[in-house]
Amino acid sequence: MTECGSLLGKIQSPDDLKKLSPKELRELAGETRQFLIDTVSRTGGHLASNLGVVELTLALHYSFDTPRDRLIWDVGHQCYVHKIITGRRDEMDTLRRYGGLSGFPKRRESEYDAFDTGHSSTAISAALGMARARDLRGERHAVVAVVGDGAMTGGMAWEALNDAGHKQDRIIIVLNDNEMSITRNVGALSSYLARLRGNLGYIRFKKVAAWLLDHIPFVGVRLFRWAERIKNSLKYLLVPGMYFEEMGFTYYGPINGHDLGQLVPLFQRVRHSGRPVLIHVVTQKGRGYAPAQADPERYHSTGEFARKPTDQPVSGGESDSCDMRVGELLTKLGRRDDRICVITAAMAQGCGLRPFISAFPGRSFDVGIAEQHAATLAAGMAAEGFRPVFAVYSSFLQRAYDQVLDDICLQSLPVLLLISHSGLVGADGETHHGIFDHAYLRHMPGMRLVAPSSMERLLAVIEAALKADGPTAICYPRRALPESLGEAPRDVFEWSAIRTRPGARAALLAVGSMAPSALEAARILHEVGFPVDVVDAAAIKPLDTDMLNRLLAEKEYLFTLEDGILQGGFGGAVLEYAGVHGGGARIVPLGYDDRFVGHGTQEQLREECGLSPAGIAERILRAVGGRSGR
Ligand SMILES: Cc1ncc(C[n+]2csc(CCOP(=O)(O)OP(=O)(O)O)c2C)c(N)n1
Repeated sequence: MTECGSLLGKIQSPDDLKKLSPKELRELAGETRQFLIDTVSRTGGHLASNLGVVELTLALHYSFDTPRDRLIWDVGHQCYVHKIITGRRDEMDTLRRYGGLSGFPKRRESEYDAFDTGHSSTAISAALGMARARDLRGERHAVVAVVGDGAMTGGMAWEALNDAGHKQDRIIIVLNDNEMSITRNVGALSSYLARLRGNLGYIRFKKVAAWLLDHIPFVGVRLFRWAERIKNSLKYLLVPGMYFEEMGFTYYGPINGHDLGQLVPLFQRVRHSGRPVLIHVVTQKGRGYAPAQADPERYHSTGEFARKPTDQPVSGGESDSCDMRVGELLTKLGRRDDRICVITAAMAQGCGLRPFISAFPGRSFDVGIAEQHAATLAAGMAAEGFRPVFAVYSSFLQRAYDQVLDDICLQSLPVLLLISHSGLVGADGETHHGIFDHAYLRHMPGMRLVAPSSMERLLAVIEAALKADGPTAICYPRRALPESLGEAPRDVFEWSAIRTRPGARAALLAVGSMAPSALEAARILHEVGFPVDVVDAAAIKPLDTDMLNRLLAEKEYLFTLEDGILQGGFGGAVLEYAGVHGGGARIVPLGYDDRFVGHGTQEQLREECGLSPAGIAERILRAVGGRSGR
């Protein structure tokens, strides 16, 4: 178990915080930071964001009456300090591990976790829902949403602000401004916040000036109107947070988010505010750990690392990941075709886009955490003859369903969706697994949907898709794919048999990253006397019906295997086809069955879901009634 300091050792719940003097609270912040660094160096996780919110989290729990007052963390990756002081300190070594604490807030884990988060920009909506529920019940507690400046680039946050400001709901928003999303934050709002942060002395001057303007006496109607006009236009310049004020919020800030002496009195003051309040808190990502302070992007999400400032963290990503190879290819293709543009929703590094962005900054667009906007932006560019590529993690594209359907597919626009982190991701768990993409894309008319099984095929499909008409979505995993898996088909959108065995009564149709597991399962089955053929069924839509018809006629069993949810997935497509077109084979789909999958290593999770190679072999044998043919 990670050692903790003497003050932290006494904190079993936020009530214990309230017994501390201001000096002790400051000391506790130091101990918590050390504990955090020690823990994350062993478990991996979102270190930099958590180091930035140590004082903020202590001040919130000190000033509010949690869990009665609701505290909602946007994205939720910055909830480690919150977990440490809400009774989970001794379990922190299990963070993000199989069966251990989640790296995100989970209602089932603690009553202090008011709302499950994981995807960005949801906290204000959730807080508003809770505030309205409170008011309907006639209760009085506070509801607080902590939202990063990165998360504020997501449209949903503004939908909620718009609603709350108009209805004047009693909620408190803490805008945690560290100038960073995963990379440096982007957009006009980010520039606005920078201006607000600007110079504290200047802001004090502005407050005085604003007060004076509010008290300009008027002499006669004309002068009054003139003063009003001047006052209003000057107010925009002079009143800090005017933008938020105009939206109906009382704005406080900017506040030094590491100064408990500023945070605590302000939180205590606004706790009973009858209006919507926005507190703009300025923090430093990675604070207190020199390597993370110097390179917060690298320590946004890290693997385990040795606790020496000179040591580099083990990166969360793989050294030869699909993303890296995809980025290299896009850069090469971008040189040949200047219609190729790349769009990212704040995931440039994760999606391997850095080389393209460096080579073609004018054709690269980071739109912030705005997947919906990114999809329609791509549609607009495609409508004008460009070849936009939107590279995005599978689970984050979920929120752009309508934009992909109505803006891209409906107009048959040649947008290429490069869908990274498809399938299980591992330690980030439920909210981050990309197991729904086959299901949410397959039924879109005109969408070509492919999940290649090897690097060679992935790169070939991307190249082909950039020449094809209409939209294409290509799914690939977080990890590397095998370099090559046998001879590639002539047409990249066709299936190919990657292993055939004489006398095989069954075929295993594997999609994308499941091909190696299929091959291993086939080896196990061969050893027990039940040979199966393995087919690389990369094309999920359209299906390779020539091969499927042959297989349906020739085999007794077809097993489909995907790193995705069964309902609406590839197996469902094969079943639907066979249901209409017939064929003798019995079809058994293998994938995740109508459930959310938790966190752990990919291997542990596959094992749990019966999708390890041995599990696949066992399920196949069970389906054929243990008949091995021997
Ligand atoms: C919809 C969605 N897209 C992308 C992400 C990936 N993501 C996780 S944290 C993060 C940056 C968040 O920045 P901010 O809200 O400022 O928090 P900070 O880490 O700076 O504290 C991003 C882009 C996500 N969680 N959800």
